[in-house]
Amino acid sequence: MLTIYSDDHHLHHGRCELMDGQLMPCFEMPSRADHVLQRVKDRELGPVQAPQDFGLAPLQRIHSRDYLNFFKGAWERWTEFGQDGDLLPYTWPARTLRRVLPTSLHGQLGYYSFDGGAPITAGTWQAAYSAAQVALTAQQAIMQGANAAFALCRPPGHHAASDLMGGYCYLNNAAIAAQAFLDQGHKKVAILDVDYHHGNGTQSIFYARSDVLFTSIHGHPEAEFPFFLGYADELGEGTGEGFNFNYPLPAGCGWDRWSAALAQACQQIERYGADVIVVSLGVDTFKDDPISQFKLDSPDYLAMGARIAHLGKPTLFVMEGGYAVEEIGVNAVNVLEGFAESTQ
Ligand code: B3N
Ligand code: ZN
Repeated sequence: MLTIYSDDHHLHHGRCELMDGQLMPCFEMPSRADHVLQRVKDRELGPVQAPQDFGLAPLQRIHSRDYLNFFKGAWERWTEFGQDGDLLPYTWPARTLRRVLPTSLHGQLGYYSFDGGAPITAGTWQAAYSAAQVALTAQQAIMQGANAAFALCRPPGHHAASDLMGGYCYLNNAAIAAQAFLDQGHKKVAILDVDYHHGNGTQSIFYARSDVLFTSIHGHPEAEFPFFLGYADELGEGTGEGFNFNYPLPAGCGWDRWSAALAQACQQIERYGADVIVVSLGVDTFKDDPISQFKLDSPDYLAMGARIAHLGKPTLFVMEGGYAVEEIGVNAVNVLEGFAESTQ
């Protein structure tokens, strides 16, 4: 299987995140992608190629121009204040406040984010831009006939909405790739989000559309980030009604219960008749993940890949979360190997 990877992800390294009243080093760190790349090479999964540059146009199909302009220029504005620490928001337009766009940098940062988990550093724009190009290059490989491809994206993307960053995400790599499939002639794209966290950004982007089916298996938002989306009764709206399926699961969930939800999600994808599948591949469902509560073990990821292969459709894997840094490579590549072995 072809892997697309850019070293540019090293340009993004947030210093800290707020957790339990303390500032802690960011869980979302460069070594995550380094471990996955190393495992891809160790297992000889296939060629590793650098991304092509498709420019801003495919990003603008998903993200608003105002949001992209703000994100691209935010670091330079921050340095004009003489600052060189991470740029982080501290006020959001929550209930009782107006959703107006202020002129100040921090006001705008609150407007364009939903939490404090997406630090902007000197290289964040370039890293996120390159990650989107990684997804688009892997998507192009599938358009050109590959049965599967792996977009080793970092930073991840599935929490990013059309004009919101948050949850370590800035640009929605999976959504950008899904839209590219449609723009290049496909009629029905299914997204299967297997990350531990609900892909609120992806859901919101496609919620009122029937050309993208969104399915997600995740920690129940009653108890888990992102808390405010990801419930089972979110079924889509308008033309998109019946094209959104969430499978929230309780803490402690192991492979038996998780794989039953996967079977249900796969059933919806088969019923939909997707031309192509985009997998938001997070491996923070692992039993030793430091911020998650599921109990999947490394061999389970082989079975996950095999079940996805059983759908029999061209499949684009897009890297999302996973913070058990030593094992993230083994688990992510197990999904890809499980898939590849079942399609031979
Ligand atoms: O959920 C957390 C979190 C939970 C437990 C932690 N411990 C026990 C140290 C630390 C953090 N934080 C909220 C931000 C989570 C962002 C998740 C990004 C992701 O992987 N999305 O798929
Ligand atoms: Zn996650």
